[in-house]
Amino acid sequence: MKKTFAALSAFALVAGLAACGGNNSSESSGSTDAAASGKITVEDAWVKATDTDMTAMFGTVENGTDEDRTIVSADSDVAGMVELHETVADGSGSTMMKEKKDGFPLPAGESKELEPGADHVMLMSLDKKLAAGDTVTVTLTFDDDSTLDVEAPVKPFTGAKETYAPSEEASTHDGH
Ligand SMILES: [Cu+2]
Repeated sequence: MKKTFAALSAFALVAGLAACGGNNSSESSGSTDAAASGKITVEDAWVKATDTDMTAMFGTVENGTDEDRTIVSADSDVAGMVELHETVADGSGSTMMKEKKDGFPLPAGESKELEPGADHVMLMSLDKKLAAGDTVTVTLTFDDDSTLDVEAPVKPFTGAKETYAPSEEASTHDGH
C-alpha cells in the first residue's frame, strides 16, 4: 500500500518535471530571430515628424525571451507626457485613439507591431517640433520593472489620419 503510493507520486513528479523541461529546452521549431535573441528589441523604430506638440513612436517590438512580458508604460526625453495608445472605431466610421491602461502584451517569442492607425506610443507635450533627421529616445518599461531605451529616428509621414484628443487644432500652440 505505502509502496504503491510512493511509486505513484514519484511517477507524477517525474512526469511533471518532464513536461516542464520539454516546454523550455527542446522545440523551438518555428524559431524566429526574436526567439533567438533572448531579449526584447525594437526593430525599425521611428517617430512621426510633427510641428504640433504631439506625435507617436512606431516600430516592431520583438520579445526574444521565453517569458511573457507587457509594456506597461513609456517615457521620452522630448515629451512631457507619454501614453500607450490603441486606435479604436468611434462608431461613426472613423477612428480615435485611446489610452491602453493595461499596456501592450508581448507574448514570449512573439512580435508586436506599433503602427500608424493602430497601437502606438503617444508622445505628448513635446518640448520642441520634431523634424526628419532628429532622433528621439523613448524608454519602454515592462511589467518586471525592466526598461529598454529605444533610439528612434524622426521621419515624415502623411499616410494615416488620426483623430487626436484633444484635437490637433486645439493643441497647436505655434509660436514657440
Ligand atoms: Cu495616440
